[in-house]
Order: sequence, then structure tokens, then C-alpha cells
Amino acid sequence: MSTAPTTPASSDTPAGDSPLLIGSEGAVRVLTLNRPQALNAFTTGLLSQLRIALDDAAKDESVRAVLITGAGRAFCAGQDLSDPHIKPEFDETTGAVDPHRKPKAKDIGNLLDHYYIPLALRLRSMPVPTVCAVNGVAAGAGANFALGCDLVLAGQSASFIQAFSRIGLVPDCGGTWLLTRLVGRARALQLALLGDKLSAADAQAWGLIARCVADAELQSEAMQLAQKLAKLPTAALVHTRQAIDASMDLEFEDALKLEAKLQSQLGYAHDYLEGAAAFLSKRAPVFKDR
Ligand code: T3D
Repeated sequence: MSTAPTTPASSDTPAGDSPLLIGSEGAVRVLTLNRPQALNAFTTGLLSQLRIALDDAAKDESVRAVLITGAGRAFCAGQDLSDPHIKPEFDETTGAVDPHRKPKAKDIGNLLDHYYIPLALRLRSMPVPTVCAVNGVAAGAGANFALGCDLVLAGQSASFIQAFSRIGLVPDCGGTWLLTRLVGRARALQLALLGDKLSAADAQAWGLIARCVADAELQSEAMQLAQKLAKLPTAALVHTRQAIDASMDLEFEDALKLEAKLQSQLGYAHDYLEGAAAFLSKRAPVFKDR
């Protein structure tokens, strides 16, 4: 079953033009960032809606995978730098910062505490697998939000930019943690210090994303992938994510013990019994645990 994207109420876009579109295709919940005029940059309104939509998907037992993408030519240009919550003071005519005027303090860390950290944690702990279809440029927090998803596909014209150093900030939305684990220290530093654009093809070659696909195929490939994940044993997939993430900080023996602990839990659950029975009776399994 497929439902048209809905348009929840929003404070930062005109009625009927919500910054987040929410739809479904069978067991896949589809979230589309929808501020194409600003390359889907994150406002506090969009960040809140995104977190609420992920909470809803997490609670809804009929959802077995989440697919996230962007409307228009970009995936997401990161924090909306004109958002009144963080916009710094400067002379709008000349674009200059007045060196004699003490800028009004706007604590960006506060923005992270209230919006980005809860969002990144929500994404990383989803009880279902997440797929990101990066349909164009993904910059700053937009790039790191995408990289926080379980499987990332990107269209061939998409790119990834750690734009933070360009504006005097450090990578956030999990960037320092994710980049180092995905591509190693040397490449993480190269991306983060220089803020250069990395093409989707290079992102795949570097192991930053799962796959780069033709632009025209991106949405259908991502949906196929999400549908495939939705049919797999959800609880086992989510425990797998948990074990892989934890492994980075564990000794080998502790990783073995964590695997045994998770296997104990899963071994009593329906999906393992179903998977093993289906294999032995040469039929397709029907998984249902979440
Ligand atoms: O306070 C904090 O910042 C804390 C949070 C930090 C998290 C972050 O994400 S920091 C990083 C913020 N993002 C950036 O610095 C990226 C800024 N954008 C760009 O560098 C470029 O737009 C892109 C490389 C992403 C794309 O370039 P291009 O040439 O394809 O498009 P464009 O012409 O620059 O942008 C098109 C429109 O989108 C333009 O509006 P206009 O002139 O047509 O009315 C542009 O201003 C707008 N836009 C793009 N990015 C942002 C944005 N508007 C607000 N905020 C943006 N981040």
C-alpha cells in the first residue's frame, strides 16, 4: 500500500508546503526533506519535524524500514545559516562583521543540544533499518545526518561536503565519530579540514557510503533496498547494527561476548525459529519480530 506524502503543520514554510513530507510504501516509511529553495537546509522547524517523524516510525509496529531523501536538486545543505536561532549579526549591506561591535552571543552548542543531538541519537537507535537516498549535495550536518543512516545510496551527481571548516566550526551531527569509523583518520581529517567536495563515486570508493548509482535509478534502487530490508528479520538487523557500532570500542573477547548475549536474546525470538524452520522445510521465511 502506498500513501501520498502528507504535509504536517509547520512554522517556517507556507501552509501546504511542509519542510518534511511523510509517506509510506508498504512497510517502508518515506521521509522527504522539502525545502528545495534552500537546498533542504535544516531549520529548527525541520529538525523538530524530522525527529517527531522518526519517533512515530519507531513506535509504529507496521513500519519495518525508513527511507530518507530530499526534494529538488540537493539532499541537504546542513544547518540553515539564515535561521534566526543562530544567524550571526553582521552588516547586511556590506556583508562585513563590525570588529568594534560585540556580537550578541548565540550559543551554537545549545542548538546542537536541543536539536541535533536528539536527532542523531534517534536516527542511530531506530528499531528498524534506515536507508538514505542522497539525491544531490549533502553538506555539513546534512552530510553527517545521511551518513548516520544504516545504508547510504547516492546518485552519481551527488556529493558530500564537510562544510564546517569553511565557516569556522567543527564537524557535528556525529561527523567526527562517523567519518573516523567509516574512512579512517587520514581521510576523515582530509575531508574535515579542507571541506572539499567528495563525489558520490569517490564516496563509494572510500567506503563512506554503500553505493553510488545512476541518478535516474536512485529512488527506485533505494526503495527496492528498503523493501528488501523490510522483509528481513528486523530485530536481528538492529542488533547487528548495535554490535557493529559497539565493536569499535571493544576488545575482541568482549565483542565475542556481546555477540553471544545478542544471539541468546534472538535465539528465543520468533524470527530465529521461523528462519530455521523455513530453511529446513525449504520455504520462504516470514519474519515479524521488531
Ligand atoms: O550554527 C550552526 O551553523 C550550527 C550547526 C552547524 C551544522 C552545519 O551544518 S554547519 C554547515 C552549514 N552548511 C554550509 O555551510 C553549506 C552552505 N552551502 C553551500 O556551501 C552551498 O550552498 C552548497 C555547496 C551546499 C551548494 O552550492 P550550490 O552552488 O549548488 O548552491 P547555492 O547557490 O550556494 O545555494 C542555492 C540556494 O540555497 C541559495 O539561496 P538563493 O541565493 O538561491 O536564495 C543559498 O543561499 C541557499 N543555501 C544553501 N545552503 C544554505 C542555504 N541557505 C541557508 N543555509 C544553508 N546552509
